[in-house]
Amino acid sequence: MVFDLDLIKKTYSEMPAKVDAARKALGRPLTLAEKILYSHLWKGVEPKDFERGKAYVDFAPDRVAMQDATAQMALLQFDTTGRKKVAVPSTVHCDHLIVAKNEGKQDLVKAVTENEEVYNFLSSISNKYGIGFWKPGAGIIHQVVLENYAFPGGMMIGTDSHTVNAGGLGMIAIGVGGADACDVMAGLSWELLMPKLIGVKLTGKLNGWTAPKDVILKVAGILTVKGGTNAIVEYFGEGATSMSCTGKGTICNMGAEIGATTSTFGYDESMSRYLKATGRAEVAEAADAIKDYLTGDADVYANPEKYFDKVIEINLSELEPHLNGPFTPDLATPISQMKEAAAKNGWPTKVEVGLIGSCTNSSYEDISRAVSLAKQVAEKGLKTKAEFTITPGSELVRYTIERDGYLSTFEKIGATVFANACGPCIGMWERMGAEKQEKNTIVHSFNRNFAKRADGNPNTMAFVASPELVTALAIAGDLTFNPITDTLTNEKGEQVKLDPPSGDELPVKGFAVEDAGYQAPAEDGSGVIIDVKSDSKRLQLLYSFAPWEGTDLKGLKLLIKAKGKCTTDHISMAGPWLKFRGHLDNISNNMLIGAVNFFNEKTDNVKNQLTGEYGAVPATQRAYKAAGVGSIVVGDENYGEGSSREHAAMEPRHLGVRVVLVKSFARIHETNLKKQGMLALTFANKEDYDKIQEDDSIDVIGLTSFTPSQPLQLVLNHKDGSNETITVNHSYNAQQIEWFKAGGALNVIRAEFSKS
Ligand code: MIC
Ligand code: SF4
Repeated sequence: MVFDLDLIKKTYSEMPAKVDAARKALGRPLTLAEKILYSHLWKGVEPKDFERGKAYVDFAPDRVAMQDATAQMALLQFDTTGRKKVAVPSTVHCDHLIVAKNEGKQDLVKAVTENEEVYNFLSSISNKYGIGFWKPGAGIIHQVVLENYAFPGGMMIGTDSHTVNAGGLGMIAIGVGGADACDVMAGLSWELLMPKLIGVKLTGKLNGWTAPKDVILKVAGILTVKGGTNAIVEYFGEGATSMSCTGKGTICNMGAEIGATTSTFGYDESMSRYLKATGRAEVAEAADAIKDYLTGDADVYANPEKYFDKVIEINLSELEPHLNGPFTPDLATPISQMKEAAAKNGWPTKVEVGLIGSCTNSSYEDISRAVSLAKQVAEKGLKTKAEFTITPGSELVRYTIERDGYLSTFEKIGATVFANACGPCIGMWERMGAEKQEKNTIVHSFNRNFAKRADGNPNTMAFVASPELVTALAIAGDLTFNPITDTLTNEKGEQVKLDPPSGDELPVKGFAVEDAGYQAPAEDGSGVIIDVKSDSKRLQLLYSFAPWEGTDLKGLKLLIKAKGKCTTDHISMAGPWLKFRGHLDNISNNMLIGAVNFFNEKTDNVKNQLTGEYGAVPATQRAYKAAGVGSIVVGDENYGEGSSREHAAMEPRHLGVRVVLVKSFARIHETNLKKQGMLALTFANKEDYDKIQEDDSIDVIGLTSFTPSQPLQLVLNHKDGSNETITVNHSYNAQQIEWFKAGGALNVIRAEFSKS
């Protein structure tokens, strides 16, 4: 079945005229990113040369995707908008709440029981509002979207930062907070800062041990975790077209790790093959008919420096396999340099566990290439040294790899097959012994490796690599094993070399599945009742946040000055806390518990200025709230990096934090703060971070004339009676200032709807 074929055909029928008009308005050839953006301008918005990195533009995305951990908040918000049905095709995917412990089937049964209330809520609210629902076990959102919904030239938003995965099928797919999704589902436009454009020219061809994953691991090393902020990365060149569609998906997926708005590739044969293999020959045919519109103009790719803000060139023929980590996805080490790097940094070289799969790397091709290594274990008389696990990305892939005997090959090397879900990638991994907090090394093919992310142990060092390399390192049990040059000792004491991986891009016998796990919504859902119990620990209906009081903010207490990396995992941890994603008050008990307090270098330990005592961050903030005192959070660079979870913005809002002041923000988190009516500010002079003292009371001056591009002033009232005034910047446009004044964007939507 092809979902929403009419929508795709309509998009394609309008695209040529829209792209031609944009080309004319800009008076130059267009990149693919521009073609997709300009053909999705909101009705009435005329194409013009919007200033990249400066202009806010309204768009009309074709569809919305949500996963269970973020859909709860997105749909609780949607439920308050008064709409009867979603305005664009939307889907919900149950993937984040399944704990990986024993093996897939058992773990799934347990998850279905434990999360029954949440799954029932999501299933019924989807049914009511016309949203497609993918049941637990169906697979991970991004894999299911790639297999069913993504289409070249389309535009999609999703409440998960790795929504960008669909760029592998030539889309502009962007991760957003639930409030943004709520706008689009409510039929409103979606606003985006016109992105800058980064071109990545891929020459040569992948070979031997190198995989698509290594392209993005290399790019992450070059651009770092913030190098892609507010930019779209467009890949092109012979190296791009020679790669599989799912390989392109892997590269786009991890664009989230460099902060990119999204990444994309032009439509090519690999995409056509993938569409056909996944039952969408009609989409491939329709795309073929307008194929020049679904890739960048020839002159752009011939002279990229003229059209992109930055160009990077990578020769795939020379690219080495990489291992990125620990604790950050941009610390890139080519495999040949790992021996030295591990020794220098004291990284434990014994690999305890190798984990493959996740939304990033669980395609048929990935699995078949990893299997080609697993097979060599028996053939060469080896023994796998580390534990090994697989999380398939979807039931379609799982069923097909089982049919083709791949799962049994993995099982022969002692592998555990977990459910088709996020599992260990998001801390939903009940790893035996993790509570001992021992220093140890794991390698995985996921995308993120922040502290505590996989198993909750702050001393687990996770290195990210291609599934092939993860498999080889698990067999060797050694982080410094370089399969290109090194040998392993087999059970007979002989030295053997692993042959380079090989595999099939797509299943020779075609994909197969018995029950993909989809539930279509009711035609008329108006009679469906959504039941949220008032004493529920997991779900809580939302209340409206209070509007701005109309004055400057005076006497805000410093809640925490966070030091160094402060990702959304530090602000609102996942793992065990995922179960409270639908209950704002309960999840607020994890607010900022992972952030390091600048003044004592401890986590979850800050000074309560009212009592002088040190305590947990959430409890301290609740004390301020009870006393009617506002507060401020101060942070470092790229604050809020990582997830799209808007809980990281809603929790401080709910507990009474008024301002988040940082050196720089990650894109999605900054928008989430604005949407929830918070003040998201940046230091005009980054050194002013040093002026913030532990006992400061802070005033925000200039709010009564809050205007786009006009900085605000902050008065730092120090404990010794002195004070200093510093300048802070903001990126609010006129509309976003309205959100702030109304107490949040949702209050604006509700007010507009009640008028209509
Ligand atoms: C992640 O990879 O961090 C997540 C869990 O998928 C998040 C979404 C979430 O926090 O629910 C993301 O990437 O947006
Ligand atoms: Fe799930 Fe991990 Fe992918 Fe996020 S990155 S969607 S947690 S598999």
